[in-house]
Amino acid sequence: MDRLCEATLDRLDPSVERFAYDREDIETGIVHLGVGAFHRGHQAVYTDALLAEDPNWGILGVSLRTGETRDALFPQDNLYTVSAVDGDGARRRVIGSLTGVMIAREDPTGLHVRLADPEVRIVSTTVTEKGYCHDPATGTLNEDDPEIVHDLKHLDHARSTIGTIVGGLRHRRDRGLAPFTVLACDNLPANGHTLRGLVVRFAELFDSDLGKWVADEVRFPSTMVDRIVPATTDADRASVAAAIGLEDAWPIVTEPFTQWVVEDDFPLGRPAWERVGVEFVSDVAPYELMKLRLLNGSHSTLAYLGYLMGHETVAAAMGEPALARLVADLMANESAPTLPALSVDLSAYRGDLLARFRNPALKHRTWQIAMDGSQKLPQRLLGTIRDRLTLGAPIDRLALGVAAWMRYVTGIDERGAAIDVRDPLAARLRAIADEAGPIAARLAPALAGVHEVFGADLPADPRFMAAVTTALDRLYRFGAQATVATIAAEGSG
Ligand code: CS2
Repeated sequence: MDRLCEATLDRLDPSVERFAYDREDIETGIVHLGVGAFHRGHQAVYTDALLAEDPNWGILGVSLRTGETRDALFPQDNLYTVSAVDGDGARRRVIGSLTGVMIAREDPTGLHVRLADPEVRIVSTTVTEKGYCHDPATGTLNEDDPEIVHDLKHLDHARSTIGTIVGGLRHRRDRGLAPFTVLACDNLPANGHTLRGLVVRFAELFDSDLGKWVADEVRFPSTMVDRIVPATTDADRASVAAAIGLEDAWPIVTEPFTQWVVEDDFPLGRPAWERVGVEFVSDVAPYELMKLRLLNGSHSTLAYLGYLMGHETVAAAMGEPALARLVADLMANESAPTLPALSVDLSAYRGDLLARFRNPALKHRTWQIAMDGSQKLPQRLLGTIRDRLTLGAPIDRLALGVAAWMRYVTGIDERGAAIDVRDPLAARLRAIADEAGPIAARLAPALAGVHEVFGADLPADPRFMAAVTTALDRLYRFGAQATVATIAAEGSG
């Protein structure tokens, strides 16, 4: 079978949609850091839909670490398929908005040249939570992070996202150019504001004048991004090839739903994304909170409990009536009441989330979502817990989610088999668990003592500690299946 590329486009199966512009006319106006599946299934798709009317916003994708994406996409002229699937079938489109993919570590000088190109007006990021080198409990720069330490010494060979952005901004300032706008697209609360704090701090540590220039001149609009984009599997590659009639080394299989809410603060201009469904608002924070607490908080809870119950995918976990009920109650009774007023019908939003989690065509692994929990828990569950505690309200389901994470990071499942825990703190969490042993009254306080995750307040709050310890004790005594059944049956309290 031929490979997808410019030269084979006319052989695409007629059912497949494709861009309606000449890629030779496209200029690169955006440099995107972290060109993984999420970016290619979300921002790159919105931008692709606009390039026919405005060719100035092609995207140069940058991988900060590995070369896999570049190696897969280069032979196909950076074209790839996005397949949006659900129980009713699939809609496929070939996306042409990537003008190139480069690997920062291979060519740091080349990257700086691109970042200092006046045509580049936006630098966006999807580098996952851990890519921000911050303390997840406080959102401040982790100045001991080895990449940050390295980058402060060798800014022209930056390895971190923060160092790469500051290096690019420095080149622009030195050339007398206006700074690009920095557009954070990860699942962090007030992501633009958080990224601004990290970039400004790093720049100040590097050189106080640069720090001041960055603080005064650079804009960091916040965004809420939403689309469930599981990691691509070989089965996805095979099904996409069969459907489009060409081989595609790295297609994206995602859900039909997509949402992007953005603060409109782009001094050098931006694509007219509002024409393709992006919502521009003056303050993204309430949307972000809604999404993090309802979608991602439920996702992580489903991932840890679902994994412990032996479910490989989110859809399979949702097939357990007690777990589905528990997650519905978690959202309705514990998380939603903590959200600020918003002109969104929250009950419809919750219903849509449950339907999205049930999508039978998505094979979204619980193990994938379980990754990097130490970086995710603070904004997904712990902030909600703090708000509930302030109100004096119950936190049983939220605490069960936290306890399931604790049970998971011990690295041993309920049948005694190893769990492949992927987390920047995995080794430390495992050592804590090994030392405490499988005794909730020892393990819960030991893990809650990891201050980058829990802060100083939660481990000192007896209500939090009692709820988490009780839930963890139940998980050890009765297993996830029975614990979920009991807590789900305890009703909506
Ligand atoms: C998921 C998210 O992997 C995870 O942690 O919860 O990636 C989720 O699929 C997206 O935020 C949906 O927009």
